[in-house]
Amino acid sequence: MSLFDGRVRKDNAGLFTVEAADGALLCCRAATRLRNGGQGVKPGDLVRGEDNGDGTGFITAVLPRRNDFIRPSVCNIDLLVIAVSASTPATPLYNIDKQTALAALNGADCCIAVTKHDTETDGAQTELLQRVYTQAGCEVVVTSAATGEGVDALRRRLEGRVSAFSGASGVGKSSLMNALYPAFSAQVGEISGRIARGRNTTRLTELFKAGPSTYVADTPGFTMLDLVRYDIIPLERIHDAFPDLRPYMDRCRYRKCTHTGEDGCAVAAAVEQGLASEERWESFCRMYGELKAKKPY
Ligand SMILES: Nc1nc2c(ncn2[C@@H]2O[C@H](COP(=O)(O)OP(=O)(O)OP(=O)(O)O)[C@@H](O)[C@H]2O)c(=O)[nH]1
Ligand SMILES: [Zn+2]
Repeated sequence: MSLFDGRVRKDNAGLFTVEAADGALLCCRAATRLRNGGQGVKPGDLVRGEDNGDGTGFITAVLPRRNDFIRPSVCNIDLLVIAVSASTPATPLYNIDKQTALAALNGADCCIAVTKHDTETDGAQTELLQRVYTQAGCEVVVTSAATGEGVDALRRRLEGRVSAFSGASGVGKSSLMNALYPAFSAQVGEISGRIARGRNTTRLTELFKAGPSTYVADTPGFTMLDLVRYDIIPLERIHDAFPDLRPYMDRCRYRKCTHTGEDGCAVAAAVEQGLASEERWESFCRMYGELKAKKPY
């Protein structure tokens, strides 16, 4: 028996597929104390354990997580790719900003993947998204799964990172994933087959391996709605949810400025001067209002 360090690729009802540092896939159970007393084990986790030498192993430790998404159950995400259609269905900027907020609070970078560029007639939506989100510090890549535009550029952005995709239903996430990684569906099936026990046919979150250190979380159901519903932003942390506006918030005239329209607000001044975008500030104000109105549990 030897020891291994690895990354959890999939959780199939307590039977984990772990990619060991040498690239081998191990089918592992986890120590009961990790599952019950601890934080659990989930896709994205970096773990240590014992390799039984027969393709199976036993997870004995979970390394601290840099972030942890509740639903889908995935952690240690470097990059959240937010898919937004250039045409239909239209995504309100506020919905995008809820997602960038969650990424920021989780210490993950954000990339706006504009989808279906081939169907856009006037270019206005793409221009808006590029302007607002480049200024907000996000990466923006304009793509079309139909023509292949931007697919190589996006693939390069994903290289060497662990990414998850989100976006409203129908914006083209699956089409984009397939354009990025044609081997995607095949590999998902391969891992599932290895540990399938014939009982549960539901597709579960798993990390697709797209390169030596490139992973993409295949997260059925990782839609915008899930992000918004399951990960709750506390009002005290809203400032950190808008990293582009954050630097101005310490420069307001009043220390208790909420940055939602008071006199002497440095955020308002930054927007006025074109240093920050009005759209992002509007989202901040709206989110502030909604969180403030929320009843404590
Ligand atoms: N013209 C065009 N159509 C696209 C493109 N990408 C996706 N579509 C179409 O848009 C529809 C939705 O695409 P999907 O890839 O299934 O979208 P999705 O975001 O995965 O949707 P859910 O599975 O519901 O979350 C399909 O009819 C696709 O054919 C594109 O780049 N150009
Ligand atoms: Zn202010």
